[in-house]
Amino acid sequence: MPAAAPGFVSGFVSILGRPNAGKSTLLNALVGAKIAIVADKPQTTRTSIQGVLTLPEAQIVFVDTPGIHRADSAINRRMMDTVRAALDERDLLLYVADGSGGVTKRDRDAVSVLRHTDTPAILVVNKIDCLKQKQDLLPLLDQFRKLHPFADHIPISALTGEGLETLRAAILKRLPAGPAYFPADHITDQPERFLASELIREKILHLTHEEVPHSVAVIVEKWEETGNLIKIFATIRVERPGQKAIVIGAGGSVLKRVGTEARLEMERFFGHKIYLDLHVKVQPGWREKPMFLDALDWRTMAGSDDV
Ligand SMILES: Nc1nc2c(ncn2[C@@H]2O[C@H](COP(=O)(O)OP(=O)(O)O)[C@@H](O)[C@H]2O)c(=O)[nH]1
Ligand SMILES: [Mg+2]
Repeated sequence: MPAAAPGFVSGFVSILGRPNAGKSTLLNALVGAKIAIVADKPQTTRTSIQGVLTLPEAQIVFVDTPGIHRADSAINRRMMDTVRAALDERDLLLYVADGSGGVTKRDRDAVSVLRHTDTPAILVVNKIDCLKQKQDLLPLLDQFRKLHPFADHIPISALTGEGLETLRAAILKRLPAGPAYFPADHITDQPERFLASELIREKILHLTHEEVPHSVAVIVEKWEETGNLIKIFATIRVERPGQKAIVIGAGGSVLKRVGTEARLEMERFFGHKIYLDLHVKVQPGWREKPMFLDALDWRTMAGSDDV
């Protein structure tokens, strides 16, 4: 481990909460780059995603996680394993709650995962831009604080940035002296192939509804770099022929929009011209197949070309 400069603090901070609370939006806002995809669909985030914020006096390694939910299928069980792994050996937890609704049984169940750890947790109440009056927050804060002895509670809007400075200061205050674990320009641990497949998946989530979002997996089959051009060949896997028709759209209109929007965002992100080739393939029951789930998770993604 590199030696810490005097006064430098660092640590690992997990971002937890129910699906749709705004965890990935918060990660992107804290790190200042879009590394986690965002959609108004539950379970958009399927693996843990690391984002690193390096400041002159600190380095914070954030870990975004899938939402806390019922583990009723192989993929959902994997996602909950990821959530539980994000509780251990962390310096701090951020529990993100949606401040625009009330506290439900699902919130109480979700907060209960914090019982399995001694790591201090900050309650982050998000989406305060949706509140008509700030006083509406008080009963919500009270209810959450009865569920767990939170170290602090901070209202924010990950979307507008309100409260983020206060949150950042509250995090820094709780980090131990430590070294920079990563170089200053390292912002995420995810390989480019995974980022590309996630951007494609995000565009599909934005353009489809009902059961389609849960049934979509994206695999980058081939990645070729020549000069300033990156050629990306990807397949979109769905579970049923009807879903394939939806993802393609009338006359190919949906797939075309997915391709254009993903390509433009990849060009901005990677700083290269992108050629994007997309195909849709039906692969029944992929959500229950451990081998395929391995191939989707970039941490175990040995050779996605073999799937
Ligand atoms: N109004 C509002 N919407 C937000 C805010 N943060 C996130 N959202 C929206 O909530 C939805 C879920 O966000 P996401 O970050 O994917 O949630 P996650 O499932 O917890 O990772 C998306 O449509 C976001 O744009 C916020 O502060 N205010
Ligand atoms: Mg997410």
